[in-house]
Amino acid sequence: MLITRRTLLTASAGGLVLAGLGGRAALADLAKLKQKDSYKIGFAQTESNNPWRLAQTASMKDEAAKRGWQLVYTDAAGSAAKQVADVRSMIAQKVDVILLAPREEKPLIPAVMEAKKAGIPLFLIDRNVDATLATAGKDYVAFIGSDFVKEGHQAAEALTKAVNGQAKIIELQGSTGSSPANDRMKGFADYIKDHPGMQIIASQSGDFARDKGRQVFETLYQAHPDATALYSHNDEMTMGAIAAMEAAGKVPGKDLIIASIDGTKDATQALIDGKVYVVVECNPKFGPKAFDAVERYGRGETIDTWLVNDDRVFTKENAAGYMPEAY
Ligand code: GYE
Repeated sequence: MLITRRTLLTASAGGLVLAGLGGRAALADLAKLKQKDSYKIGFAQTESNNPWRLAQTASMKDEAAKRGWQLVYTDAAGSAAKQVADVRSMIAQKVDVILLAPREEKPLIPAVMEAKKAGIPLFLIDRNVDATLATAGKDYVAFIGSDFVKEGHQAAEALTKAVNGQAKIIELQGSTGSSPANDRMKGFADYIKDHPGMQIIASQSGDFARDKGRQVFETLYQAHPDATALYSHNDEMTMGAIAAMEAAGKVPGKDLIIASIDGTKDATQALIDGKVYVVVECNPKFGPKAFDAVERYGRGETIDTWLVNDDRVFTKENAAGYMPEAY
């Protein structure tokens, strides 16, 4: 027998014990959005401890204000558990749409599924969730963000050129379990495996944070004083590592060649000053793109399951031109 939602409803109306099945059938559908002039949007931010996050939040708030849409903003302060609770409170407040920047790939899955069950369309912005546990276009509308594997690849490519294929690399990873950390690690590793002179001699998480990056780099560098390069998953950790290098009497850009990701003001200045060799861009200004996707979804348009941000590559040559946009 072909089980459709109608047969389930008929069957349960007929008194058969099918508890839960109707719910499961309804869960097969992606939540729809009614077209409105103005939406109540939930934006669940991860943390606010770095310029990238602040630029992202400002972009979301500016876009909401520009359109006259209501923004329900939460900050999980670095806790995936709090972020799940934040999304639950948005569901309880019956927001029209949820924009979620999931701190880690796995712990935010319940939040995605609960929004779906509540019939609230959810977009992932900036970070992704585990693709084996939730599917874009089915469980949530779309992922809007960068190609982190490509960013890692581009960082590796530029660094390999800069050091003529010979380096002992310390890697500072982003937050453990987050999609940018996982994918930036992968993209870099994939590229250097064809370059045997490029060796990662130590790799540890600095949690995408400046002071953590400084502390972790200091420890790793003490254990590996033969390091000649740093690959850091974000600019904040890079700035922390630079402070540690300088405290150790080393010259960033000479004693250690640095590849970083994001495009903050501080890192852009460090490019200009010759301390950092390359910064692969990761654009935090999601407001216009995310709100536009919501609007189009409300109009009934099909949204691509991945709206990819195009990232540039910055070196000393083009850093000054980019500086006015840096944050
Ligand atoms: O690189 C970092 C931030 O999720 C892509 O998270 C983002 C990363 C970004 O805290 O600076």
